[in-house]
Amino acid sequence: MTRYESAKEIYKGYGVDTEEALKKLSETMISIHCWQGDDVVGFDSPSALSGGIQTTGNYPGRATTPEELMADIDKAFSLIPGKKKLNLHACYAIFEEGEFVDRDKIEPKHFAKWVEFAKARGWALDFNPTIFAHPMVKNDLTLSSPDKETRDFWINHCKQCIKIAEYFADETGVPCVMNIWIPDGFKDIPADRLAPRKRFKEALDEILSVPYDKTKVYITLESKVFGIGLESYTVGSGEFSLSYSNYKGITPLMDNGHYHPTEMVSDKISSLLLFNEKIALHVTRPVRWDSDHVILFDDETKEIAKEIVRCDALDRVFIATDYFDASINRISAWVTGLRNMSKALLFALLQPNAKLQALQEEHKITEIQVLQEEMKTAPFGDIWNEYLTRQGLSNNYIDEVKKYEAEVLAKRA
Ligand code: RNT
Ligand code: ZN
Repeated sequence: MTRYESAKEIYKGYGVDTEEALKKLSETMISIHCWQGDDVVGFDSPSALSGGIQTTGNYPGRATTPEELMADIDKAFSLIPGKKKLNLHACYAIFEEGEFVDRDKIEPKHFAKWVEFAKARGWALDFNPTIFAHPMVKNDLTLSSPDKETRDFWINHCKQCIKIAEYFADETGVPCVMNIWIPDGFKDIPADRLAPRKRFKEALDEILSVPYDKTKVYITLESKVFGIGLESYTVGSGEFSLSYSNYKGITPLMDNGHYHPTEMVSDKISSLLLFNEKIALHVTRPVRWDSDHVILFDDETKEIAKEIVRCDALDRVFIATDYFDASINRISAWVTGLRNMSKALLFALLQPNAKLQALQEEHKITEIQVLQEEMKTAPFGDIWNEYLTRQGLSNNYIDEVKKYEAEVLAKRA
């Protein structure tokens, strides 16, 4: 009997079908952020990263060209199991030699190379307007700026992005999630909290007045609690974003780095699922702030995964990753975080969920605690290893990563 066969029997004893779990996991698509490879810099603007987000660390080997980023994505994705979507930001537009097109005028053709790249690998694409790290961010404001020219620039940017998202959906045959996040806020106590939010609302209304195919493009709106240097006021707060999403019937996006430290996204998923056909997540790991550390196989990641599975919502939650660590090998950061997301989903799929839910209905809370603790030492690792084997992978990826580092990353200027 192999380790998998023996683990399968143990899980069967708990009423859990490991084959079913492995099948569901292999069918679950995760949207992988491209920006781990180059510290959220992109190719279109000389501006340093801004908007209250920060990549810290200077591990050598950052990708600085489309070719390098694509090569790194290939390496990282080859070590990541499961169904993949590639998540791009507008700042990754690829221009012809000598060409420059500003963000308010970018077009689908500037992403043709990405479409070709993704299609050749059988991956779908997601998209994001890049509303930060650009000279048109005025006094830390974009879509909520009192300056009409500034607002219009970003409104036009978002309108162009909808066209690009539709192009991605048409080309790949898979709906494209287009996420809007703005950094707008104040470092210190504002005198007027309403006016910027009103302008943001009106700007979003204008962006969404563009007709688009709602079966192809899912527009999501991401909230935030605060950004670095913008601690006192955030225009796109939790209440704003959730209310706006419901008002316009777009999809709310929760990033688990965007809440107060004891506020858990895992607890919010069920509420949002009751009132939204789809919801979207940015999975990350905040350490004391929205630090965007690599996702670990930790309690909150598991709890988020458990909620998705227990709510039977694997097809209703757009799962995307969003973190950026420049202090370690970036390929490893990608692979570790993405594997941990999959691990958390597998762990969730391997819980005796129906039994636990039944126990709760009978208020057998002692039994729930005992069983939940017992499941932590069930032979999860053997099922995970089986998943990797079936995906043509193994637990060892550090050797591949180090080889690529020596052969490719270390040679970059
Ligand atoms: C920032 C948001 C946003 C970005 C990416 C790059 O706090 O989380 O999603 O991280 O779009
Ligand atoms: Zn995010």
